[in-house]
Amino acid sequence: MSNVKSHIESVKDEIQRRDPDQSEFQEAVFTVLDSLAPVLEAHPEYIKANLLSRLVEPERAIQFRVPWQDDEGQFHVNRGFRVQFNSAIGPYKGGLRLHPTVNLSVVKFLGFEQILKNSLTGLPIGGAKGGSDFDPKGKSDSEVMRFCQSFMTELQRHIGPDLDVPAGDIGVGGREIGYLFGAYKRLRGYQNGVLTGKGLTFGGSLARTEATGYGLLYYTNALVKAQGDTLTGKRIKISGSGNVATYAVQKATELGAKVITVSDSNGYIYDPKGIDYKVVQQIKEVERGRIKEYADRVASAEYHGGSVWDFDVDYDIALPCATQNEINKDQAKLIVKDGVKYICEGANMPSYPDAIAVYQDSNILYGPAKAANAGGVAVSALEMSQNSERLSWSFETVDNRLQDIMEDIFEKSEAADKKYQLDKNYQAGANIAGFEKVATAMMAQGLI
Ligand code: NDP
Ligand code: 2IT
Repeated sequence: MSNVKSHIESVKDEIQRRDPDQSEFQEAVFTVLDSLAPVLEAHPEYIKANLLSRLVEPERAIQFRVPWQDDEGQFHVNRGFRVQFNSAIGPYKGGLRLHPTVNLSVVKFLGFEQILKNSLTGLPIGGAKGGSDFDPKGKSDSEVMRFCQSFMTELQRHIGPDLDVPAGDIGVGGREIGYLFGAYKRLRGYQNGVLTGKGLTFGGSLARTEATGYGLLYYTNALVKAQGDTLTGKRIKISGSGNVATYAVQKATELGAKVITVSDSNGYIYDPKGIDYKVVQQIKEVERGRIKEYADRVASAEYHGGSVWDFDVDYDIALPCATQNEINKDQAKLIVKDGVKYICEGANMPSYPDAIAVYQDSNILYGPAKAANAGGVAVSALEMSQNSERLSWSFETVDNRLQDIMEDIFEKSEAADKKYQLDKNYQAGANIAGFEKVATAMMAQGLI
């Protein structure tokens, strides 16, 4: 085995030894480490400085108790997390997730991905993630508010506008950010830049709500265009029906494609005439209902139980926008069989490694999450800029900057792919381009 390969294996062994149960974290890190081999060949000083071992260890991982009371007066305890992974290029930045599956492994995988994603945006933000195993489904507004207040009672001592700036993720949208912001303000005073994804009446940025979904389509468009192809007339399968999926449907439709599915954890909608994002928005964002209801409102739509990735239909582009590990190897084989040419990830780590191997063995071009879904955090960073200068930019200004950032991310990934002769491996290209900036910053700052 080469020196580089054995070094990478030793870093993996150490993670395996220290955190044998953190399967999601291992999955995210091992995929990145494997693609960094050519960079280490070119930079032996990174091996000497043991840079990878430092990169995979969070600067700080905080776990705390979140006690709260439901509307019937019952007492509950959830577990809260904030993993401040890497501050080499800026303050910690990344979302908060509220979902029963949240644990330290999940928060660490998301925090690790966030380091390289935030680097790719070109903006000065480090990587972090947090959340809780609290399940907001079926809870009243008052219960969600009390949970958020309790969560912030602890989190407030660890965050700040120049220190660590949380935002939304699964289960955390405008309502939750509002409650979290109100709770922070009562404890620490008004500090506009402590959270992003805020409401437009108290320092939020126009286009933050739409940013991840729009950004996914701007990235996909750049990838498709680079092959001399176009989005016009393409049939797209989207999974999920939350924040990312909804605005991905809107932008895909605007760009001339037809989205034929959306889904949730129970089932999926198939509408051969094209999904109407306004109906999804009304059901999910306004009424907080289930996607099944779409079929009651739109005559051309059908609802089916099960995973949208088991649904066999011909289409051109897959955009997973629900959650991690939603596509396994067999489902990836179906994606290939159904004639898909491009897959770009709106969700974080939606494809298992052996599913990615299936894409790479086929002719599918693959845009990985940390590149394709960076639009949300990019606009979060633009919200921080607006808060610092106490101004609000127009929707058009933010949207134009988002488009430039997503095109730049594709170009950076493509340039790294070409530099290391990876043959259109945009996954490795994104990992390398994201890593190079963080590595340069870490080396320059001494032993951190
Ligand atoms: P939302 O909470 O708004 O929506 C989540 C969607 O995914 C829902 O449709 C939900 O269905 C579905 N989902 C969640 N868990 C599962 C599961 N275990 N199995 C099947 N479906 C599931 O979250 P977002 O849209 O914000 O996030 C979606 C993905 O995008 C996540 O991976 C997130 O990390 C990523 N992301 C989000 C960003 C943002 O700005 N919000 C930025 C970058 C990435 P159900 O209601 O049934 O649970
Ligand atoms: O995964 C992600 O990039 C997000 N959930 C957005 C994080 C942010 O700080 O806006």
